[in-house]
Amino acid sequence: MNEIFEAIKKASVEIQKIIDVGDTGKSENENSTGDTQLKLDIASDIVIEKIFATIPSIKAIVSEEQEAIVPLNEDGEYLIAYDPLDGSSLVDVNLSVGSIYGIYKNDFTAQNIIAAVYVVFGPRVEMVVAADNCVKMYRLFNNSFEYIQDITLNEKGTITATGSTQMCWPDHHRILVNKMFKDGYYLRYSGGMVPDLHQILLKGGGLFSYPGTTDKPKGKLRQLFEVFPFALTYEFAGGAASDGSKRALDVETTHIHDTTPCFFGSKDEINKVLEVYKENV
Ligand code: P6P
Repeated sequence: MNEIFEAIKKASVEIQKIIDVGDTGKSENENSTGDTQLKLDIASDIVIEKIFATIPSIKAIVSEEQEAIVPLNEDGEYLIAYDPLDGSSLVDVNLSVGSIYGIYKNDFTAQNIIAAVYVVFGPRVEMVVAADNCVKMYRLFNNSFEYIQDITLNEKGTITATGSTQMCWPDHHRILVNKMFKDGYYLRYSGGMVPDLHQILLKGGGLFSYPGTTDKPKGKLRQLFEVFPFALTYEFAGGAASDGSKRALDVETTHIHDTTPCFFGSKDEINKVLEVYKENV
């Protein structure tokens, strides 16, 4: 798998350059989830696909920006689902954005994810690799990534990141969020999944929630290239991830662009979600 991590490093150096000078305007197209594609999304996707196509161990890829699975090497061992530049619209207001990669074997399902990588493009470029039951962070210095630290979550944290808008929350979710504010949690939410989840990991824990809402009953975040990679990362860091009733990595996928409600956090906070949801749904 090392050649895949090296490929992601190479792509990330290129994507940083695109962010620095790229046109942040809208393209004429929409992706499969109906999001208007920014030129940054498409440019980042092209960089990643071009580099992945040179890696013999990659059998096929799924991109948030492309409708179908893209076959690469018949004899390849790995499948990769990725979001090339999640939260790309935040570049316009100079906030951090990120790429997310899920590495699968045999099939694009939660049970088959074996590793995850995300890259945060912020004041610094940092890459986090979840593999072999641990989470390691690297930082980009002069075009090369250097190991910084392992990441582990405390049993309980202090941050809550609350997706969507209160108007669209179901009542049981509002009960959960209000309870956390009463318990003194700090609201930390930028609207970028990658920096928001990176912050909770680095600040020791808490909860990121994007529930099923009145406008998106099945949630907004995509299973294969957003939820499952972060679910694996949080579990390997000693935390947990759920869809509100069960483990996130037990969610069944029927289509490669499926979404799911999702909660990522320290064990204490995920237990709180399951408790409140069980009592109030
Ligand atoms: P909302 C960005 O568009 C994104 O896909 C994720 O990065 C982020 O967590 C979420 O949507 C934000 O959605 O509805 O809270 O603005």
